Amino acid sequence: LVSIVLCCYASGVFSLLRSGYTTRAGSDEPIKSSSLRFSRKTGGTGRYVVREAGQVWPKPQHQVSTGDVFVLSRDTFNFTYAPGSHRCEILDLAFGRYTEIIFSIDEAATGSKCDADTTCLVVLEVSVKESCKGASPHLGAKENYELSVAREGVKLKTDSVWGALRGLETFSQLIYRGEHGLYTVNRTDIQDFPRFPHRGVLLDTSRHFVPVKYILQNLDAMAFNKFNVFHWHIVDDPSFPYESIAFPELSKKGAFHPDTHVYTQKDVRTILEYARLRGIRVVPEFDTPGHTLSWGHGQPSLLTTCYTKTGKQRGALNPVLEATYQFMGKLLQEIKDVFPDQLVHLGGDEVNFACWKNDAEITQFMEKRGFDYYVKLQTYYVQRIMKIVESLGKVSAVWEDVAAKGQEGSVPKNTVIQVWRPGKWAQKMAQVTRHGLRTILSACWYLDLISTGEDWPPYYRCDPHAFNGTMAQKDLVLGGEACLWGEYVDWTNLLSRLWPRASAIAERLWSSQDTTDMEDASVRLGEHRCRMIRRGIPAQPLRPSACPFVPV
Ligand code: CP6
Repeated sequence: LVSIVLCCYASGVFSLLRSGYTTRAGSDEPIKSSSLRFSRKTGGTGRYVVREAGQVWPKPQHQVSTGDVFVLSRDTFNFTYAPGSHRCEILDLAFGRYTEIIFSIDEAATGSKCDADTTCLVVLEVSVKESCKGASPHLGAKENYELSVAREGVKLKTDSVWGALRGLETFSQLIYRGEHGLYTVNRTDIQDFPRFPHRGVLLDTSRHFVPVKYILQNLDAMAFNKFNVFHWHIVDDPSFPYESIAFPELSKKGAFHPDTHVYTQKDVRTILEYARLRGIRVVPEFDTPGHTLSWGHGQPSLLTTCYTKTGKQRGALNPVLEATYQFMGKLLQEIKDVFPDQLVHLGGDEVNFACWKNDAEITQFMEKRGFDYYVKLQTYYVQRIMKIVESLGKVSAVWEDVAAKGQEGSVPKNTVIQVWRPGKWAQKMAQVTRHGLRTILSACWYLDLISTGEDWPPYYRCDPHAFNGTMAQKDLVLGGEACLWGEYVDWTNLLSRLWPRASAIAERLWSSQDTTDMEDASVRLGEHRCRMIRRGIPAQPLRPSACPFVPV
């Protein structure tokens, strides 16, 4: 056997329908992405830009594939557990999902063509070392796996259920339509693990309400890219869509609409469970003391007020009232009960001090405490909130503003600092880690911003370790997040704006640091984009191109 690193292009030739638009016969209903069906003619002489070759995105740490191919068919292929393996409901459900994903192409040969010439693979045997009873994904959860695709069958060996999920995703990506349209896979050995433990996507559901089904679909897309954190920037100035148990008036008065534009407790549970089953943590962000205008509709006494030339204005939460801390204590207690992840994001960014300056009581409070600047008052507020979070057994994440120069010592050592300001982010990462604080990067990954042309390469090149620091400092970098701020994004463009551009970030956060070949990445990303489309994600094009199938 001649082993070659990475899969060879053993794919068959597919024909491309170039007849312009394909519409649903006899119907002009709008096409819903979740119900998209694709034609897939095989054979023929189409001129392809995108070849489907079973390449894995993000690229595994170690992969060896050969030219030996095997075929699979829906009728004969099964997922099972190896003797002695733990069994998990999470995996039972994943077996069902991946059966659909792999064998969803409903056309052409799915034939039982196992004979002397073609070896059929009939089983994937997963072996999970650790129990997965009631497991929830968490920071540092093991995601490593070993996958072997060989004549004897497919073997997937992992420590945890989370590694098994990552391995199943990889396996599903290795399969392509080969000769005669058969589901084909090359002889392959993979050892894989993530470079960073925190690989997130931020969605903002305050600037625009995002219906639950689009959040779920995005969780699917995240799993296809091995992302493992959904940072839910759930509330902000424009609206408060979270339906609180303790303070229902917050969404009754602060949501865009109290019935249709809210996430009920049931919605939240749906999202949490959907994410858990895919090995994705949900980190909620309740951003204070700034970005809270919508809170004022339901809780007017929380906010400061000031009078400017243009009239009465609302400002940040009032940090000198005990009632503020009582309210936040009760809300955080609820957040602890509703969201199981250990991390809770407290925001703390872009606090506008205008209304604090205008308030006599605040001025008096600051004089009494000897606070000579407003940042000190902000630190005082955040410290008190973090104390509450600590007492609840949770860990705080905050935006970099909270770790301003000279204030780094004011936060508990286990705080996670999210670096967001474009520009000198490398210096900020160095500063924060020098003080022993953990950090995640998003400064170079604003996917809500658009430009003309192919704009994924800068996302791909941005490396969270690209700052001056010791090994110990680099170890404090947990990873990063692709941010999709919501000012100009809602359910109509969310998925296509994120994907496949966020995939570039997924590979930076998962694959080895030396995965930097842009040409190789470009080809593989094109294939991955078509794969996402096939799976129902309306991922936007990277360049003039064609996928080997069109909607019918
Ligand atoms: N909303 C909130 C935002 C931003 C932040 N917080 C933001 C602004 C500008 C850029 C990136 C992000 N839209 N609540 C800052 C973290 Cl460039």
